[in-house]
Amino acid sequence: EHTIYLKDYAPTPYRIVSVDLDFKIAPDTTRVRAQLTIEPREGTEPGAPLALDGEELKLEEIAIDGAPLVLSAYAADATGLTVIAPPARRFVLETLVSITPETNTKLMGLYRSSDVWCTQCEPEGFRRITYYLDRPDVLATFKVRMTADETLAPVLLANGNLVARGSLDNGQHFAVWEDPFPKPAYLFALVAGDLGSITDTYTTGSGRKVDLAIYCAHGKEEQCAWAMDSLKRSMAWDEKRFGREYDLDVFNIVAVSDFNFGAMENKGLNIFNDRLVFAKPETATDADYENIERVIAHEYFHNWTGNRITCRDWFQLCLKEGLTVYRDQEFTSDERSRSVKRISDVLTLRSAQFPEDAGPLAHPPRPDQYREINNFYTPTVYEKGAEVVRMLATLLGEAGFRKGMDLYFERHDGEATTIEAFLKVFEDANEVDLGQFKTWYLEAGTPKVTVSDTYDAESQTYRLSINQETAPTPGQPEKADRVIPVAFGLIGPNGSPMGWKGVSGGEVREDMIVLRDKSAEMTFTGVASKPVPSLLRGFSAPVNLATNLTQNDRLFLAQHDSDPFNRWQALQDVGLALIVDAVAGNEADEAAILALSAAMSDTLANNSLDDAFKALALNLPDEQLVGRTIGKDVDPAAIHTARKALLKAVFGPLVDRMYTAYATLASEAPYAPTTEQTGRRALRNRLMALMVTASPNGPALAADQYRHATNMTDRFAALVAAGVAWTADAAALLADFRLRFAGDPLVFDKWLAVNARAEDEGVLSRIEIILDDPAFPKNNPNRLRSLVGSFAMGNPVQFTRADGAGFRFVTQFVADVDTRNPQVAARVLTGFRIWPMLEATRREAAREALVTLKENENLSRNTSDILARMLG
Ligand code: DPP
Ligand code: ZN
Repeated sequence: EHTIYLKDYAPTPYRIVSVDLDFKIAPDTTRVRAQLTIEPREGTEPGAPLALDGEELKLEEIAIDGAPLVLSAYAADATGLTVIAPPARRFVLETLVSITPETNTKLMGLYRSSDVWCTQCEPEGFRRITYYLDRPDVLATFKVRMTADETLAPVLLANGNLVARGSLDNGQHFAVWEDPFPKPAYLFALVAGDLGSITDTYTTGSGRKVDLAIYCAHGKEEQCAWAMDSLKRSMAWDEKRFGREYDLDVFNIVAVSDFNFGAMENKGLNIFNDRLVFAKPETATDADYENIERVIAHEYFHNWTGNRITCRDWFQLCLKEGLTVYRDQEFTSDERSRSVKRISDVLTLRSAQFPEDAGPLAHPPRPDQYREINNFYTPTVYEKGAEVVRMLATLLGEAGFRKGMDLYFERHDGEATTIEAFLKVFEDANEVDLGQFKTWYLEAGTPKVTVSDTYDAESQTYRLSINQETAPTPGQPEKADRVIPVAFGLIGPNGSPMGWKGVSGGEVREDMIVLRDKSAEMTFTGVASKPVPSLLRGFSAPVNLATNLTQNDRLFLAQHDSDPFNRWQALQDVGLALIVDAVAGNEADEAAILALSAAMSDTLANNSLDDAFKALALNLPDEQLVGRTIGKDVDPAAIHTARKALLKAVFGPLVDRMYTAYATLASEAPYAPTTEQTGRRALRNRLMALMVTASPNGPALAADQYRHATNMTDRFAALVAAGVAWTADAAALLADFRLRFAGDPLVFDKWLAVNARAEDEGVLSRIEIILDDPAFPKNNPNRLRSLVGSFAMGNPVQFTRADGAGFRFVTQFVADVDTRNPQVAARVLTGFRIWPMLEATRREAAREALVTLKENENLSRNTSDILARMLG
């Protein structure tokens, strides 16, 4: 097998200085003429072969400095083109290739989506457009000329600034775009089609006027307003928070319907999956609005963290992704509620990244080998990558972090660089050593941090004993000790913060323990009474924390902790312990259940907490988290039953109060995606969902809310609650939803996802019927992921059915989709990452399904890589 190693990195023998591309775009065949100005790097042996990447290209002409090459001067095969003895000086390589975007179902390179020609080049799609050194450390300036039929493609866009356009004979027209910033090919983009648009302008802090536009299918223009608003706020925020201004005269965004990723940060021409652009209150939820805002910001922020400073090689992917996720998280925190954002991000991390880190696909944020780079656009690279950057900010403080970032931009602008260079700027700006910190980038696995405490009243001494342990992960049997910032506080019996006189045995700053060794025994003197420790405040490190806190300690924290994250966490921990206990068959701890119920009631009644926080707090940990806490021989059905029983026991007694609050939270105000309204709806819909489980009247309430809803947030919340629980009305509500929004593909996705998550036995056969409908769009990533991705990732009980039917359904789906779109297939297959943790019957059923899939000889590299790692 073809594995690529970080240790083998070497610069290319040749560099590409500038690129001139000429696209003749036409249905069926598009021709691309490329003129690459190339020169040997210093030290390259004269005449050393030049090997360019290329895939599914038909070479029609080839010349150097205008002279056609003879057949013996080059060799082309399925992976590229080699010029056998190029000149030992600067030269222009000219190629003409033809490609067929219409049949490109992989959606990498140039393809056609709903009649619009568009590109996706990250990570290795540019080689499907022309022969090139398709790697991120080859930076060149691009000039792009496009010609197309004026009716089919009145809009012609590429990176950078428009420098010429005009009409030609035969109904053709052309446009020329020039991007002055040298960039790697993965940031190349082109769009040609008949599109509508909205426009606006933004003036940067230094007075540069930027023309903004969002292009979309005709008729959707009004639905782009929120994305435009988000873009302008992102541009302002990056100036204010990081001192980063936009650098071109135009910034274009295009929304397309078929897209493998969420969105792509191509220089000056971001291309978006339309689900992350379109929003109107009738069809988009509050969550959709927030997501659009976040991703618009994310792609925009890449202009500096990704484009101006890019990655040297794909092992460094988290250099741009982890950092840019951190930046978009900060943006949302500043625009909305910081504590609510933190809790939401940690929920995402725990539900998406922790399972990856605990299973067969575990890899470090910066891996050192891969077979297929597309399989590394993972929660580890993105979300854990962001956590690592966040820890840097925590350890260095906001000012120290900003100093490092300033130096990063100053020192590395225009470069393709590495994690090492990134860490070095923080070391240099702050005069610290981050050698040990680097382990976070190099090693996989979620550390387990165990803390226990004792108090001695006589000597007024408080002891905290803390240690870390990271379990082996594939290929990494030994783990080094990490630097772990544990933000903390001590809380006295009356609920106020407690101080101490002295501390020894560890590195303790005011409000943070910095654990560097395997373990530390800390002694706090002058502690007047036994405190309750609040540990890992704000989730200051991506670890699993185990403590000797009692249920009562946790309930105490839930009430008194000044850190909102830990107030939320404490309630979750009480619930988690109760569910784990129930699954183990232990007798129910009635007192703790009652106390949790009372704490939930207090939370609901507490006027000093905001609605969005309450919505997050009035819940129990999800089933997958319970499964991971149990750790082995997991029976998802038993967890589901236990969790549901606890929901009833905790929230059943509160139904009247919940109903009153639910009624009070109703609002007549016209819909707006504001933080205030969003929080209010989140809480009201949370209460509704709880009542569906905990009250006999809940299902009717959900049906009623569904019918009377005036926006998608409320309507969809009711549909989800009814659909997932598969209430008596669920089928009728789903049928209504389908008809009511017939013709809106993004709402169809919502319908598919609810269908996929229904917890009843019948779900699988219903999914099969949906998928077998000849009208089902079998090549659209959004549709496929909404249905089958939601089943594999969001329906743990039915996916892991003991009879193996859920597993077999997914592997058969993967085998089929893999022939058309390997990226979608491989992504859905990652749903199996939990299989080694399951109890024996399910584990065996999963293994059988995977082994059967492996017998398929034509699997893509994407899918066979995931499969091989999955089976160990
Ligand atoms: N680079 C994109 C993003 O994460 C993914 N293709 O923004
Ligand atoms: Zn990104």
